[in-house]
Amino acid sequence: TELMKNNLAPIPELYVSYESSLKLKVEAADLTSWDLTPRQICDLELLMNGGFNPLKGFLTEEDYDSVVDTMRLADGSLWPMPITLDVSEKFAESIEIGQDIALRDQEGVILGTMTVTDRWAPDKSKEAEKVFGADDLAHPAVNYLHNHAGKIYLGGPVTGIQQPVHYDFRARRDTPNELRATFRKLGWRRVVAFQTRNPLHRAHQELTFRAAKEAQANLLIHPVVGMTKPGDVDHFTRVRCYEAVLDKYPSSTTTMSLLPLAMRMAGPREAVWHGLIRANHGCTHFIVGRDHAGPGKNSAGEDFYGPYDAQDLFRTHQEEMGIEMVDFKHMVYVQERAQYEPNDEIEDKDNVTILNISGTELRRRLAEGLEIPEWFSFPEVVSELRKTRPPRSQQGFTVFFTGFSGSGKSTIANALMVKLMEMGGRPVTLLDGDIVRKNLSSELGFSKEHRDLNIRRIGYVASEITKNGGIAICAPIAPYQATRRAVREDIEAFGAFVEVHVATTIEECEKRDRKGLYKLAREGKIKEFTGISDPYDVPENPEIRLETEGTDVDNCAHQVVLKLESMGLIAAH
Ligand code: PPS
Repeated sequence: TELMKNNLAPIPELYVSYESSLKLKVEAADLTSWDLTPRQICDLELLMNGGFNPLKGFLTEEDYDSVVDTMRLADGSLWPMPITLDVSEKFAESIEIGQDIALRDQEGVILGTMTVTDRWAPDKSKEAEKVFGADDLAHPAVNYLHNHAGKIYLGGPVTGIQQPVHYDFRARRDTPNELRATFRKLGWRRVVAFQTRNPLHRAHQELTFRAAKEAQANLLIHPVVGMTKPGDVDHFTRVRCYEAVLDKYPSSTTTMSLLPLAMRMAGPREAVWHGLIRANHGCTHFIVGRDHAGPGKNSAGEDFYGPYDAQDLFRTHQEEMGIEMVDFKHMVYVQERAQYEPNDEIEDKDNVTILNISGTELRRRLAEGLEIPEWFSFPEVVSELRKTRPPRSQQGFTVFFTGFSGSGKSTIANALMVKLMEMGGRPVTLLDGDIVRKNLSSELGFSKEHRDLNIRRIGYVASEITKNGGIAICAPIAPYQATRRAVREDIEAFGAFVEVHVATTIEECEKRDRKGLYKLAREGKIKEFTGISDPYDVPENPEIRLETEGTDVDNCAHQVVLKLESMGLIAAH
């Protein structure tokens, strides 16, 4: 009965009234302002709308220490995840304790204010160990903590002025109180929530059906659309998939709402956090499956958490949380019975055929355009996924040549471009060193800083081309390993990155001296000349290394074509 009452009353929000918000907004314009990161915007939305109840703002130092060590706020309430406002040292130094700051979204809109009561430099390694289980950069949240989050945390109470604006799927977004009101209106006393960051396939549908039956509850499909694991299917695609699947549920007992949460992939702690968030959204039950919010493998190739650790931790705390777990084992398809069953409940395992397609196998089949059977997913879902994940031979990619001036990069890049244009199918853009310096980077010189800027610009344009399904061929010197790696990361978010080291030796380049620049560099008339008076980091693991001495241009370009073919980027005719 306690649980059943849970979703009736509204929960506290941090927003001021509409009238006050108009006044506050004007006043806040004069405050020092912090431009929120995408993750902080997600956190702030759920702080303000009560999704993170009982939090009243970003954690203070005392609450943070307590959450990290004991999964509880200083007052003893259960709260497993540090919700912190990380900022740069420079910003932290610019403010005083007790000061109000304005919190702005990425377009400069003031969403709320915070009174800064605390400022401290956290022990990030300790946070990683305690909250995420290991100080290992293979964990996405640990990587975020060390490589993206600011060095200083600010804490203090938040006053909400307005919700972050969303332009997509507006009708599918609900605050905790809006969902509570919906449940009240529908007379739904028992609601089981299903958390997901993946497209729903038949196994998930079966699992949610069974959960609702088991809990004798209505079903809320509650997917995360804030931030999920890097590399996940984008939320636009996923929501279109969910909408297709929703038609296959009974509409009188199932609904869907989108949750603007920034996930941390913290397994057990994350499961408890998810449960508290769903309790705030008026749910009475919560599905926890195998490896809930799992981050994948650690740097030693092992799982960060045991497959049922999340269920175990949830079970320990569920009474206090006011939401009950519906636990699920791994669901697999039994061919002989043409249905999904929990893997550990199948007694005649030796006599039946068990079918299962892993996430990795699904991605492989999409990448190669292979069959995805109907027992695995719904045709509508598969067709949505095929649209966003076309086979590699139809995706964009970037070929990135690097090497000394005069090594032959431009000539080979040109030859490759012509060969790719002969094949057709995708537009090709050549971003040659000289072309870029003329059109994109005309104000830049050859200092390390300017070279980096130049390469990052090339990387940005190439990533846009790759994202839009084209082929970008880049041919700068790109002497620095770290910059090349950064460009690789930018591009691999959208398609393949093929690094080609044109390995002509500096002696040979100087001997050829096609532009007469080496002579000038030797005479000191050109400063900071790569290979003569400026460094070049030889690529350690390029996709291809071309030895140009004694090989003609056509053959060099052809070697790249063969590599592209072997990577599946060019379809066999
Ligand atoms: S970088 O380092 O990647 O930003 O260089 P990039 O944009 O490819 O430009 C290299 C071309 O500029 C000419 N040039 C120099 N190169 C190296 N060092 C110095 N100091 C320099 N000054 C001018 C040179 O002709 C390069 O052209 P390529 O096509 O590589 O021969």
